[in-house]
Formats: sequence, C-alpha cells, structure tokens
Amino acid sequence: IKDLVSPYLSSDYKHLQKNIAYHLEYTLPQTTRNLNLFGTYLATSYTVRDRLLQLSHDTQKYYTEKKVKTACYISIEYLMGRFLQNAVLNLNLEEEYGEALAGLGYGLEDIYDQEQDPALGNGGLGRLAACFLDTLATHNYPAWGYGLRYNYGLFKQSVDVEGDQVEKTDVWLQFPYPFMIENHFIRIPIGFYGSIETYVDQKTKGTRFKWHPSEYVIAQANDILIPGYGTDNTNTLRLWSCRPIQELDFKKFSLGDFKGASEKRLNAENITNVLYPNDNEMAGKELRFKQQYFLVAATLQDIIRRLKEQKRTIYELPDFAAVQLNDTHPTLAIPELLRVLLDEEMLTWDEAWDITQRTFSYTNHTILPEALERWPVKLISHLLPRHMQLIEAINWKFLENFSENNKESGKLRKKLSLIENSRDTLVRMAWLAIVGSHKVNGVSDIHTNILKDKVFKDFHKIYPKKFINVTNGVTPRRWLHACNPKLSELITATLNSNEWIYDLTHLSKLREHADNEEFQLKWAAIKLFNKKKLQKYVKRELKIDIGYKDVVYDIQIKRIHEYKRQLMNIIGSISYYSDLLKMDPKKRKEMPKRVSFIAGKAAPGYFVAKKIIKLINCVSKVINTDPEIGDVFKVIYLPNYSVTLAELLIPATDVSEHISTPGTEASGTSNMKFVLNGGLILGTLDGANLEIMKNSGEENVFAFGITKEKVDQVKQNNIEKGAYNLMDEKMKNAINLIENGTFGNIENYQGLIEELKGVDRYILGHDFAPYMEAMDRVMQTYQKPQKWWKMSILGCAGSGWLSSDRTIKEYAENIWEIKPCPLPKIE
Ligand code: 26Q
Repeated sequence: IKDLVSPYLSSDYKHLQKNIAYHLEYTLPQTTRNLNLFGTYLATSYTVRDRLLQLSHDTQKYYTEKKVKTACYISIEYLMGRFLQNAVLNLNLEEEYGEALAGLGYGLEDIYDQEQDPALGNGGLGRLAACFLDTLATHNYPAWGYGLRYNYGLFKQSVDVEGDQVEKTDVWLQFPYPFMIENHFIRIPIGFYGSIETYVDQKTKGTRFKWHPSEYVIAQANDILIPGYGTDNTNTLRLWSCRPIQELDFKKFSLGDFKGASEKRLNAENITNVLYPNDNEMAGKELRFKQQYFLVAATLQDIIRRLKEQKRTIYELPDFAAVQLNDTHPTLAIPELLRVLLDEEMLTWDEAWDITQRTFSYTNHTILPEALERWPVKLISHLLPRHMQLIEAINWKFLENFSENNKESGKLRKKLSLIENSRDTLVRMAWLAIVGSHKVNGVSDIHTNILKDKVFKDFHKIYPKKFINVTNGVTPRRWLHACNPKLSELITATLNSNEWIYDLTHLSKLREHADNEEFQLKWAAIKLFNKKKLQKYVKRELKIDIGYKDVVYDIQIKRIHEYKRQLMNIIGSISYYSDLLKMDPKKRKEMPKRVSFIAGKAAPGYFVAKKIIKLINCVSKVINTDPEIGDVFKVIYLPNYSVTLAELLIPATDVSEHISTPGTEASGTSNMKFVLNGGLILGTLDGANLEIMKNSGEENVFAFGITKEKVDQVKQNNIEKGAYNLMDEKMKNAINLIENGTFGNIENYQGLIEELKGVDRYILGHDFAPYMEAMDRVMQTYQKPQKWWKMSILGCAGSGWLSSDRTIKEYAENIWEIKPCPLPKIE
C-alpha cells in the first residue's frame, strides 16, 4: 500500500508545486488561477502535513515493532511558536519549497509570515515543553507530548494612549490551523462528580470501591506532528479538546448505570475554552481544576489503551511509558492511575502503588509560595470523590512511617502531611507529586539546591536519592539556526560542518576564532544586520525612529513580575535620564548611545504588574520625546510579546537583562537563547545565569549583586530599618521624579512606590547601585569593539551545554530510562 502513496511525496520542487495546487483546488477550495498569500500558505502547509503524516505512521509502526519504552510528557501548556518554517527546515526542504513558491510568485518568508502563533502557554514552562518536543524528535526518542487544545490561547496585548495594558481574546481557531489534525478515532469519556460504591470482592473477600461519576464529557484528540531535524522520526503532540457527550457516545462507551445525567449540564461550560493567563501564580478556580483532571484522565486512558493494543499487561506499564509531570498541574495523574489500577484493574494496593511510583516523575519550576498549588479538600471531594479518598489513603500510609508519639515527630508529621490544616483544609499538590514519583527534579543547580535545603527539605531527608537536578536547555534549531540564518551560516562555514545543529558542543571550536579580527568583523556585521531588521520593525509598528549603528540594544523580555524586577530596570532608566539631563549638552552628545527595550505581558489580575507596564510606557513617552536627549537614549516597550517576536528580538540584542532577586528565578531560558546568538548578559547570581557564567567564563558575563545566601539578611534589615532609609541616593532621586508627577499622576503608581519605600520585598533598593554600575561597565565595554566581540563569541562558544539536547539526554538516562530508536534510513 505504501507504494500507492509514496510517489505523491517526492520532494522535487515541481512535484511540490503540484501538491500545493492540489490542496488549493481540492482541500481549500480555492483556485490556482487567482492565488492569494493566505491560501497559498494554507495549501503549502497541507503539503508539509502530508509528509509529516507519512513519517508519523512509519514512526509509530517502527516503535511498536521494537516494543520501545516511551516518554510521555504531560504539560498543561505548550508555547510552540510558528510551525511551518520549523517543519520545512527540519525536513530539509527549504530550497525546494523556496523554488516551488517562487514559481507561484511568492517568497518563502512571506508565506511563513501568514501563520499566527499558537499561544497555548504563558511563558517559560510552556516554551520549555516545546523545546523538549523538538529535541525528542531530533534525537529519535520515542515520545509523546500531552496537553490541552484551548479554544482561546494567551490574550493578545496592546497598550492604550494612557500606557495601560489592554487584553484581547486570542481567537486562534477562527481560521484553519493546518498543522493540527482532529483524530476522530480517539474520543475518551471523562467523568466528574457522583458517588462511590463500596462492595466486597467475591474472590478475595476484600473491600473494593467503584466511582460512579454523575456527569461526563468527551475528550477529543487533536494531533500535532513533531518533526525532528535531519531524521525521519516524527513524534506526536496530542492536545485534548472538550466536547459535550452525545447519545451515541453513551452507547459506544456503555456508561452503564448512568442516571439522568443528560439533564445535568456540565457540558454547558467547555472545559478547554481558555488558557489561564497566570504565570508563576496559582489561580484557585474550579474550572482550572477541572482542566487539570480532564488532561490527566484522558492522557492516562490513552496510554493504557496503547499499552493494551500491544497485548501487554498493566503490570508492564512502567516499562512501557515514563510519565513526566511538568510542574504540579498534572499531579492528579497520581490518584487517577491509582484508581484505575485498584478499581478497574483490580490490583492490590501494594501492586498499584508500586506501578504508580515507577511510572511518574515530577519537575518543579518555581519556589514562589504564591505559585505552589494547594487545592481545597472540599472542592476535590465534590468534583472527584474517589480521588480525594485515595489522596487521604496515600497520606495515611505515608505518614504511618512517622510515629505520633513525641512532640518532635508530631511536628514532622504536620510538615510532611499532604493535607494542610490552615484556614481551609488544602491538598499540597507538590507533596503528592513527590510522594507519588520516583524522581523529582529542579531546573538549575541553584534551584535544585533550594528545593533540597529549603522548600522540600524534609522530603529530601527521607528520600535523598529522589531529588536530582536537570538544568534546562533550549533547542538550537529554532533559537539559532532558524531565527538567525546569517549567524547559522557563518558558524557552519567556520566550523566546516553543520553538525553543531544537532550537537551543540561543536560550538566550542569557535573559541580559536574569538580574537581573529576578520572573524569578529563578520560576527559584528551579522548583529548589525539583525539590529537593522528590528529598527525597521520599531519604525513600522510604533512609529518611533531609533538608530542601530553604534547604539547598544539592551533588552529585557519576559513575563512582568515583581520578582523579575522590571521595576528596577525602569527606575534605572529614569536615573540615567536624569543624569543625562544634568550633563553639559556637548558632553551629552558624545555619550555612547543606548536603546532599552522591554516586552512582556502581565497577568490580567496582577495589578502591580500592570502598574509597572504603565510606568514603563509613561517613562518611555517622556524620554523619547525629550529633545535634549535625542538619540542618546530611548526606552521602547514592545507590545504583545510572543515566540515570534522573540525570534526577531533575540538575534538583534547586544545585552539582555536577567536581574531577578537571587533565589527567585528557577532557571530562566531566554538567557540561554541570547548567549547562543552572541548577546551578552547583564544578570544577577540567580537561576541559569550562574551556570552560564561557569561555562562561558565569568569574565564574559556582566554579573552584579549579592548571593542568595545574603538575601534574607537584607530583607530583614529592610523590615527593621525601613527600606527607604537604606536606599541608594540615586534611586531616591528617581523615585522622587515619579512622585513629583514627571511621569503622570502619582496615583497611577500608588502601591508600587509604597512597597519600595516600605518593605521592598525584592530588594531593589539594595541592588540598585551595583545594577547601575554594571550597566556602566556594559556601556564602557561596548566602546572597545575588540573586547566586546570577543566576549560575544566566547559566550556563544561556551553555550554548547545550553542545548535542550543535553537536557533531554539527562532526563532519558537518569529518569525515564528510554533510548533513541532511529528509523532505518531508506536510500
Ligand atoms: C497554577 C495553578 C493555577 C493556574 C496557573 C498556574 C501556573 C501556571 C503557570 C503556575 C505557574 C506557571 C508557570 C511557571 C513558569 O513558567 N515557570 C518558569 O519555568 C521555566 C522553565 O523551567 C523557568 O526557566 C523559569 O525560571 C520559571 O519561572
């Protein structure tokens, strides 16, 4: 049968044209006589999809034959970015598609530009999941991604005339999204509410339980195929969407003793309607909890179905699938699997618990207390009564090991308990994830140490081997090869090979060119080219003229959060501006030039973050329109930050800011992307900054500020003496400018300024002077091109280990115990 379809998939450009024409005429429907850009993009995408489908079929068949163990990554977010360019590059068909489209009168870039960003994630955690999928396919690992297909992704952001963030719904499914394939054969019933039946098992005479949900919805599979770079292996990202249950579904799934549920209308609300826009903060909404259960229940049924299809028994589950929980959001998978094993597969508790622990592992991404998930027992009991019963049983069996007898162990039991008795009775999801997994990992060295010594200290004492570090990484395919084609070409030409694209350690060979003037000039010319592209974008979108030659492009792009300290950045700009104003105009003109870019969204309910955005915009307006300042200094806020915008910004950056309070940013991943693209880092001793310093050389990073060990002392001082009294004079001056109305009515910033003067939780005041001093070093160094470009090249040369390929190898070997399974090459 394969011979019937394979000729259709020839990659000759004339053939591609025929395929595109076919889809235009018969899939869309359009005609080849009056082409348009969007139609051609869709048709082109369908031809790519055809190829991926073929490869995916071959891949699944081969994995089944080989009985491989598979990694299943469960994540409530995936921040994929655009698909088409990535797929064309990974399939190595860029030339052919370029030619095919040129023949139809279109440029490949313009076709790529038609695609909108699927924004099914908030930030770092979702983007990391996307990088992992690229690596898993590229390195031929059998793997599945599981997530949710939200109808509405992360909101679109604009800024109004007052400088406030405005949110608009992201209606990404209003046009067809050609890379997502609804799989009509995979529909899974998911229950909620209802009651628990208790009965005696006739065989064993033991008590058994059965959950009878009172309401059901259907989980519908939507598959996105994930191509690897330079390989035929093609994995699947399966996104579940929720649909109401129909009469027919009742019959098909024979939901048995289901009484009158069709009158109840759980279906009235669609569980997968919208992505919660919180980043590093827990939204305790019932619908969010339903999303989490919906995701894991559908996913586990799907995994067990595939296991059984292969005629393997439930006891083999841990050798069939390694299930990774991306943060605690999918933690309900633990009681859900336990329920299936106990109530449906009729295993004993010990068997079921052993299988559960061997199947799951858990990654923590944050230590911020406000982000740690705790759900009310009341809510869980109502929505998932059997699961709550099981969580209590897990807790009880776990705590059995710690006696109640004396005061000390009583205290310990309280700390270890999965259930917290505060004002509300709450389930601590991280505790549940730790107890139910065989491995728990942090995402950078410093972060994992904090988990072991502080956040999960008591658990670490009990299970010292369970806790490991796996430092994050980023895919060099999207974050260098695709987004910075000129640098990619230069590296390939210099190393005489493109092997670095899938083995990034090859970059270390760039070290020998770091001092070479000719090489430095080529390197710098590419940066300039990328800056010009950004300068044009700013002119087109914001109608602001900025320079790009001999101007430092300084950037901070990430979700707006107090701990990330965008506020320190903008207060720094105010201070710099006020220094410039005080200067002799002649001297001012001779100052090195800088543009300071900031981008990032604020969660709609995070009022402090929104005030920071407003302040940035109001400061930007004052500085950018001040004739005294001219092009010496500009502050630009870029609205609607996205993966696609990052692909424009990162290659154009001279220096990027990663300035979180030490001990707060678990890792950060954009810092890695900047270094990879020859950007320098201005950063604190936090997250992955520390490891970048270790690998690229401390002298190649502009580091500043205290170590995390000293933070508590500074905070304590702030509380005792009042932050304002300890604050640096320059910062006081800058705050004074805000207070006297230079950037609009002070009422706009109420709360922001009070916090800074009072407690200053993120110790901006303490770090302000070293921050300004470090920025000064940046500007001074930029005046010495040979030194600057050497730092830039050495940073990149040391970034081999920043690849998500290295990260995934560690997961595969130390946690999942899976091996690559490359499809045989057909010549
Ligand atoms: C939880 C409950 C209810 C609603 C929302 C949430 C929620 C959603 C998203 C909680 C946290 C997040 C996102 C966390 C996140 O992105 N963390 C980042 O993960 C990156 C990848 O490991 C790290 O590099 C960043 O340091 C970390 O902040």
